[in-house]
Amino acid sequence: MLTLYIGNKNYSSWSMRPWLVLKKAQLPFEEKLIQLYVPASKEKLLKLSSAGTVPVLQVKDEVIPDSLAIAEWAARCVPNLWPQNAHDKQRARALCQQMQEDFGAFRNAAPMNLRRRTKGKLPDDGLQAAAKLQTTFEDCLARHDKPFLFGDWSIADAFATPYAARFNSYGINSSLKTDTYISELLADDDYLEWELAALAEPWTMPDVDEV
Ligand SMILES: N[C@@H](CCC(=O)N[C@@H](CS)C(=O)NCC(=O)O)C(=O)O
Repeated sequence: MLTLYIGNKNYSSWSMRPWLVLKKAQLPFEEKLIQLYVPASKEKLLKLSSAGTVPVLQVKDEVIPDSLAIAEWAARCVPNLWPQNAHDKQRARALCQQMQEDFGAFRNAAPMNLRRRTKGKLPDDGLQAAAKLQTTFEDCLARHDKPFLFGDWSIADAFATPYAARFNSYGINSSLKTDTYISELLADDDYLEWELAALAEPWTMPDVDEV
């Protein structure tokens, strides 16, 4: 039995990634939501794992924190979550790591907020990081004629989905190729199931809602 601990669906971009991966892997799991950034949340998170963050996957007695570690675990159970070609697999892994560590200025300037629709100008460093990410997407997409970063859907696309939602929420201009890719990610049935639940959440975060 698998339990995936996640944060608020409207705001928790890290939680969305492994949730999408487990859905695509068709691994049945129970989801438990911990409301983030309220007085009791840190204590609950630290009880789950020393990382003190979500997502966390519980597999029997073992807990796996970190979105990429959970995705790697799923890929060991189910084939085809990484590209089949060894070179592409290596590139996809590196890109996921980059999407975790890089583009911080974009994440800070445009926190994931699925309810949000605005065209207010982002700070320059946020826009530069968004442009760099767009170039990275285009470089992947230019290598084939299929809809996803490495052709067929892979973990890299799960990692890209919260960024796609940011482009959408903050009305960031993007090229036709990136736009088509973003539309593909945001029309995905699993993403739409997550989004529907996010839109129904009662919680707000004024700091993020007014950025
Ligand atoms: N690198 C981690 C980041 C996890 C993370 O920062 N999660 C946020 C939610 S999106 C969190 O739990 N924040 C709560 C806190 O830091 O108290 C991952 O990829 O899972």
